[in-house]
Amino acid sequence: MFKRILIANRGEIALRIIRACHELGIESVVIYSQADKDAKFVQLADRALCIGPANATQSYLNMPAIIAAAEVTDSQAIHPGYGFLSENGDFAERVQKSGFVFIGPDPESIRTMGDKVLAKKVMQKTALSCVPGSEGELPDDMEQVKKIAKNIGYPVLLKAVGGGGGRGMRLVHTEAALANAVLMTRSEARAAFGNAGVYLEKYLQNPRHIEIQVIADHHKNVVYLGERDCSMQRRHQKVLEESPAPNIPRRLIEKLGEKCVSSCKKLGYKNAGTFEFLYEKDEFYFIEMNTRVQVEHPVTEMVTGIDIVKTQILIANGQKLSFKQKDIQYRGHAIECRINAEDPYTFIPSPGRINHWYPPGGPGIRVDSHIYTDYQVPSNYDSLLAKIIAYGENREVALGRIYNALRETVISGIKTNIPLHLALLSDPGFVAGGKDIHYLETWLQSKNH
Ligand code: MV4
Repeated sequence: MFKRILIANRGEIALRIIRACHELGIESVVIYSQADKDAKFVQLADRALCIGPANATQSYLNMPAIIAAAEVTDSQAIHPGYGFLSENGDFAERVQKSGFVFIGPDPESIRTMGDKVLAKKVMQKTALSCVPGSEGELPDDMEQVKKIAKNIGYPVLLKAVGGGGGRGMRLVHTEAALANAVLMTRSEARAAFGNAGVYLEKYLQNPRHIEIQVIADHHKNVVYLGERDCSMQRRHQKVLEESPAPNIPRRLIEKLGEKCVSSCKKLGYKNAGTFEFLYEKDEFYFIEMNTRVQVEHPVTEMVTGIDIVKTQILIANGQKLSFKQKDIQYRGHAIECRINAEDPYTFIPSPGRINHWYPPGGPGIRVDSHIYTDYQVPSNYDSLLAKIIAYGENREVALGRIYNALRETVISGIKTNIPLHLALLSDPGFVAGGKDIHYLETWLQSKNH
């Protein structure tokens, strides 16, 4: 087993990875920026190296500094967490070329899935159905583009090849609006991703966002760990996630999960991955694959009992999965609320000092958080303060537990979105379950009148 792992991340996920390391008897090393000098993950790691200033470009995105930190600490593997360099194929390659194990898939898999057109192509080849759309990238000739869009049928969604997670998208309702939309999306994509490639998809009006968690070892064993419903989002930021997805027939999820496993086997995919689908009228359409551990992985851990982060480390170490598909049982229901440092109504970030933190507890409650009383929330990074996760034998019990957990949670000194969660959890539409990706934003607008 690895003796020492370097964690190239911060916040709650750095802490989550430290805990997995310590459970496995592995020493944890963290790198941190000057803004994080008083962070909990710095205190709880066995070693911590400050590698640069607050600006992520010079710290959490600084590849040479991270690799140098792995060298001087004699670490054997690097866990990238989520965000930052986690889906950067060049980083994964540099980690490997420097003699360290990258805890994640091969650089080639990361690059393939980072190119959203290539990802769709390879998935289609493995028999996964995708949203109908252009065959690959759009040509420059606008007349041809118009023909392609007409064939798909309006409205169409323009997406950047280098985008993902909702970045670099534009909805087009008519042929009259198409040419300008293509030019604008191309130039934005060139600036944001260094790739002006765009493609077209049929716009699905009211889908749900359903994702399948997979985990694959280096010995051709692949298992899916059920699904998550991530439809409750605002501006492509997930707010609340749950598993299982309410009101979807189990046999449809099983069929989909088996397809994801078969795709992974064909592609030689390794480590943790997430297949993202849009679900509409009993059909699943593949849109993207994420090649990292995700923020919402705890809901899957709660209903399957599988420790995803620990499994990632064991797999990277060359070990075989200790479970087979038939061993995976789904028990009960889990709901995760993302607690952010922000105004619950305007969503304006609210960094600052936490005067008091009283975390919730009791049966079925899990808190993944790096905050503490007197912690100064820096303004340089995302505003995630805590993930509060509730487990119950069914959705009703989980809903009751998460509601009560949020009511007893105290985070004073800064604003948080806890009031928003409490309101959403009291909404009869949400409680009924199975709402689409527009539900939260529509509900927010209706409340502002
Ligand atoms: C779509 C779509 C409708 N039709 N594609 C946004 C994030 C990125 N992963 C893909 N996204 C979407 N792609 C087609 N063909 C609607 C969305 C979308 C969305 C998807 C998942 C969760 C929230 C969303 C919010 C708005 C739009």
